[in-house]
Amino acid sequence: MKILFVNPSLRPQAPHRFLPVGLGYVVTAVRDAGFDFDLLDIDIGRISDDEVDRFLRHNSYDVIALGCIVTHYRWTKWFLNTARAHQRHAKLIVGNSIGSTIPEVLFACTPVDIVVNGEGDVGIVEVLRALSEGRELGRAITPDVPVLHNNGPYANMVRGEGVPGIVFRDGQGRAVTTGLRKAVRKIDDIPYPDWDLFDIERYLEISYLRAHDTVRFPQEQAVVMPINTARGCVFKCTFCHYVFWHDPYRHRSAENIVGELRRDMDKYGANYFDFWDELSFHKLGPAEKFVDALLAADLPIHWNASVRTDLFGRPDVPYEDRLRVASKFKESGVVSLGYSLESGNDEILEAMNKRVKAEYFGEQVRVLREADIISTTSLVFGYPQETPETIAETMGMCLDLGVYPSPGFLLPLPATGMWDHARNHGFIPDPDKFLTELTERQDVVLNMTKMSDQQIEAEVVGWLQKLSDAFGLGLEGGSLVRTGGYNKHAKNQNEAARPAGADAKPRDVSRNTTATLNYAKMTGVV
Ligand code: B12
Ligand code: SF4
Repeated sequence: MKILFVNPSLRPQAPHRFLPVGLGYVVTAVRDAGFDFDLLDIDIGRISDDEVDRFLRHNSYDVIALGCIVTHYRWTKWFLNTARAHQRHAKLIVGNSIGSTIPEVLFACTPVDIVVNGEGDVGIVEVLRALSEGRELGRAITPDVPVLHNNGPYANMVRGEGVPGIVFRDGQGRAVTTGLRKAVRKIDDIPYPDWDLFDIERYLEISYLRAHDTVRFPQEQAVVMPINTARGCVFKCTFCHYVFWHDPYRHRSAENIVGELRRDMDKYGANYFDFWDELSFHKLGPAEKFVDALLAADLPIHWNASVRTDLFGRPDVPYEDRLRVASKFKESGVVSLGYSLESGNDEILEAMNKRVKAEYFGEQVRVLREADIISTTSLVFGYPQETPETIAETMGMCLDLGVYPSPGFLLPLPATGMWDHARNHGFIPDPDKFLTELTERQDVVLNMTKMSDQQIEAEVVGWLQKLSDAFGLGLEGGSLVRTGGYNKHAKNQNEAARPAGADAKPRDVSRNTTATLNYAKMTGVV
C-alpha cells in the first residue's frame, strides 16, 4: 500500500518554520506500526501549489493523509479536490481540527474519504491496518441514527460502529461516524516524535529565528525545537477549541519530558525549547515539582511555555510562594511565559468562561517581572458585550502594567461556544463560504458587537498607538497589530516599574523573540 503524508504550509510567506509536532507523532506511530510512506513537506520545502499539483499528477498513492488547523480550510479543500482529480482511487484522510470540527462540511464540500478524530497517532494506525488488510472500517447502525450538528445546511452524519474515532464515507455516500476515540491514558507511553523522518537539518538551520538573545548564548546560536508536554486543557473557554477537547488533561512525567529534551540536545544540538501545549502547567504545586526535576537534571537550555493567569496571579496564594516558584522557573531556563489577559472586563471574562479575574493578570505580571521572566500576552476583542469602554478597560490595564499585547479579534471557530453563538444568531449562514474566507485573529473576520467594523478596529488601533507611544516602541500602521518583533516590548516590560518593596535590582534580561509563539497566548503574529 503506497501512503503519502502531507505537511501543509500555514504561512508560506513567513521566514521561520515550525516542526509539525502533531504530524511528527502521527508519522512516528505509522512507521513504528511497520508502514512505509512518503512525506511531502510543503512547509519546509516551500513547495508552491503548482508544484503540489504536478507532484500529485505524476505520483500515485493508495492513501493520502494530511491534517491542520481549521483556518486552513480553503487550501485543504483545494488540495483534496486536486488529489482526487489526479488520483481517483486514493483514500483521502484528514486529521486535526480541520477534520474533527467540521466533518459535515468536509464530507459535503470535498472528496474526503476518512476523518480521524482526536488523537491521530492512534487512530491513523488502525485505519491503515484495516485498509492494508482490505477490512471494512465499519458500518452504519441500522436503522439510521442521525448525529445532529450546528455546522450548516449539510447532511447529518449517521452513527456507526467499527474503527473507533473516525468518520468515513460508506457505499451509499453517507458520512458514518464511530464517535470519539478513548484518550490514551498515560501519554508517557507514546514514543517521542522521530524528527529524522523530516528534513530536520533545514528546520534547525532557521530555528534560531524564533529565539531570544539569552544569558547563555546569543540568538544566532539558539537551536530551537518544540516539545509537547501535555495534551488538552482543564478549561473550556468559549472562543477556544483544541483537538483533545473531549479528553482529560494529561501531563507527561518530568522524567519522560527530560528524556526527550536530552534526546534533542544530544542528537540535534537543541538548546532552546518551545513547549507547544495548550496549557503547560495548571497548578503551582505540579509546576514546582516539574521545575525541581528540571533543575535536578541541570540542562543548559532555555524554554518557553503557556500558562494561565491563575498560575502565578492568584492573590489568595502568598506572594512569596508564587515568587519562589517563578524564580525556579527562571533558574531552570525559562525565558518567557505566555498567558492571556484576553479582556480587562470581568463580565467579558465570564462570557469567555475563562474562570479568572482580570486582577490576576496584574498580579502575575508583577511576580514574573520580579522573577525576571518575560510576559507575553494576547487579547481577544469582539465579544458581543464589547464596547469602547471595555476596550479602554483592557488597554488601560496594559498601559498601567507596561505590557504591549498581541491583540486579536474574536475568531469564531467551529466547535467553540462562540461558533454556536454566531450560527444561532445568523452570523454564519454559509459555513463553507465563511471558512473559505477565514483569515486570522489579527483581522476583524466577523463582528458581533454593536460597533461597526471600522469603529472596533479604530478603537483597538488607537489604543495600540497610545501604548506604543507611551512605551517608546515606535510602532505604527499595520505593525501595531502584526508587530512581528518583540524585543523592544519585552525590554520595556522588564524595565517597567517593579512592585513596591521588591528587589529592584535590574538583571541581565533575556529578551523576547521575533514573530513568536502561539495563537492566543503568546505575543507575536501567531
Ligand atoms: C504550534 C501551533 C501553531 C503553529 C503551527 C505550527 C505547525 N506547523 O504545527 C502556528 C504558530 C503557525 C500556529 C498558528 C495558528 N494557530 Co496554533 N497552535 C499551535 C499549538 C501551540 C501547538 C500545536 C501542537 O503541536 N500540538 C501538539 C500536537 C500533539 O497536537 P495536534 O497538533 O493537535 O496533533 C494531534 C491531532 O491533531 C492529530 N493530527 C495532527 N496532524 C495530523 C495529521 C494526520 C494525517 C492525522 C490523521 C492526524 C493528525 O494527531 C496528533 C497527535 O495526536 C496549538 C496548541 C496545541 N497544543 O495543540 C495551537 C492551536 C493548534 N492553534 C490554534 C489557532 C487558533 C491558531 C491560529 C488560527 C491563530 C491565529 N493567528 O489566528 C493560527 C493559524 C494560522 C493559519 N495561517 O492558519 C488553535 C486551533 C483551533 C482550532 N479550532 O483548530 C490551537 C489548538 C490553540 C488553541 N487552543 O486555540 N499555531
Ligand atoms: S483558551 Fe487556554 S485556558 Fe481556555 S480552553 Fe483554550 S487552552 Fe484552555
